Amino acid sequence: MNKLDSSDMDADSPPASQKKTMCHESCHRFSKLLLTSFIILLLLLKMLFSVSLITLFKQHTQLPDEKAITKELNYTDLECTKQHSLSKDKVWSCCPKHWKPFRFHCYFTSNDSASWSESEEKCSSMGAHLMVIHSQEEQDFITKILDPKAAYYIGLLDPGHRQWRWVDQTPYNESATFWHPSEPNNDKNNEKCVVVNHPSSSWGWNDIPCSSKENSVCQMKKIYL
Ligand code: MMA
Ligand code: CA
Repeated sequence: MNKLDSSDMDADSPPASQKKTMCHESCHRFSKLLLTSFIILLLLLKMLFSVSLITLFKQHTQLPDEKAITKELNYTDLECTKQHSLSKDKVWSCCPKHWKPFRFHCYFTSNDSASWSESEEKCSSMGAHLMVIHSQEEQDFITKILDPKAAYYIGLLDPGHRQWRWVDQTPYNESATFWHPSEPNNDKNNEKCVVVNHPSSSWGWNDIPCSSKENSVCQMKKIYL
């Protein structure tokens, strides 16, 4: 029997049809692997992008804090008093040296004459703003330590149409104002800034031209340690 059995003919190599199927399967597996790797790569890229975005955002949001710390460090000398039962961890309330404490704030009187905006600029460079007055107590506290021969800018301004605005954006309350009698008179239609002064018998507010060179009072929040 020389005749070879057809089934034995290509015993170790599979028939053509089976070969095709195998290649098809391995190719399919390969492309599946390729697709999976591509998706993983995309996910990794997306993660990397998100992380860098978050880092960038954090850096930006942390910036004001760091600036504030630098500002606080500018005050080398602080004068502090012990707090009574306000908070457990922060017991000292402080003002920079030469600033006067009153309630929750510190006040600094400047005897250099400057325009209103220059005065506000100087307060701002010290982390403060021109003084805001909302009560008889605050008016009395400050006038007791000022020189009656001088006039002092406060943080009150008319940006137009007799709309009085405080520099710290707190509302202007008509019932807590300390204008001299017949003030504000907007003399020559050119008086949009305010000083506290003592022209004859009492302390009070007067509107004056913003370019006028006057002393000023700065105000900042107390520092709690
Ligand atoms: C000055 C000036 C005004 C103020 C009057 C009060 C002459 O102008 O300070 O702002 O209203 O004095 O007499
Ligand atoms: Ca006036």
